[in-house]
Amino acid sequence: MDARTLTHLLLAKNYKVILTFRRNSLFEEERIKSIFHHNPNLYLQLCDISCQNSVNECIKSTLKNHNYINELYLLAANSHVGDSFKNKELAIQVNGQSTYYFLESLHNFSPSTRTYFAATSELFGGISSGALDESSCFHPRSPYAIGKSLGYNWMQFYKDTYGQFCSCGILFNHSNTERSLDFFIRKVTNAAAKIALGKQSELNLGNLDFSRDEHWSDFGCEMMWAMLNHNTTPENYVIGTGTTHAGEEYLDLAFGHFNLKWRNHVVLDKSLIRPNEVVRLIADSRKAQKELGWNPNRMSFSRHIDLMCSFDYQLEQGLNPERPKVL
Ligand code: F7E
Repeated sequence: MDARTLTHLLLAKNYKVILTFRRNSLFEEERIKSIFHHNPNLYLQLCDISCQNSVNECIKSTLKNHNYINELYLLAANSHVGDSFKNKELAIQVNGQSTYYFLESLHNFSPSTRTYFAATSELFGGISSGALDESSCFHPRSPYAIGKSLGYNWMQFYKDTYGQFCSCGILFNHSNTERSLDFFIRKVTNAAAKIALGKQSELNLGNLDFSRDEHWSDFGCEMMWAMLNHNTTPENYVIGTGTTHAGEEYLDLAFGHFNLKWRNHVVLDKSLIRPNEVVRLIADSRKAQKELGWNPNRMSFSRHIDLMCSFDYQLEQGLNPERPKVL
């Protein structure tokens, strides 16, 4: 989701964008290029981020073909927190150790490249009831978050030791219509649309006793770019709205959009409950507001859910909705 959203943003800024892909991923070159209207500034580059040799080859061939790499955005991850409990070691490899492969390769071949790492509010583990900022303690509760904490530490290491430009965005939950259907918010908006259309009657969910600070992904991706372009020295930034929404509020708004009552449709599925859960997250993004111009109130949560519901309703009608243009 973030790679797609950021690619739209960078192509609009006339960047040359090189997307990496794995040999064994279900990657359809034509489909990806068509998403970006066959923009001539979009290139695809083979890379297995879990292999140092492959990362080296990717960096070297990108330098050979395009002469320089100004900015590198490390967004590739196994981003489903629940799934990471079933693939613990993979989560460490892909979400954490891959960061080392890229930073070491840049250290050797392109030390002036500015690097962004997608850190996450999952690092905090939700143990504090107050708002979390850049200095709050980490308490990872999932293999996903343990992997991300490793990646975060590699970023600190290359910044402190070799002076590389390494900036971490500690983004709280974020979503748009490009969110995949296995994440709570999209699962809910898509199911509510299907139920409204009579295509489905029940929705299986796990734990609802959580609350999240959720922003529209396009706005968060703008901050990723700002982190690499605003400062002369690299910094880490928390990005979130400073408000938090309970699981039931997501359901009220999404089902309410279609005049439905979620309690008539939601079924508790114990297999979806995680072995460990982050209960409550809320951001203190004052540093990003002050230094990057982050606006935490750009879109209300109800509009956020409405946009996703309208998109899913059209999608489930067999139409081809455009991604919402938001200001
Ligand atoms: O879960 C609960 C689940 O998977 C949200 C990722 O982008 O944000 C995201 O992580 C909550 C959790 O997102 C279902 O237990 C209940 O409490 O949508 P989620 P997440 O775990 O907050 C952070 C910032 C990231 O970095 C991650 O990459 O919803 N929940 N029932 C469920 N969650 C899912 N996925 N599916 C359910 O059926």
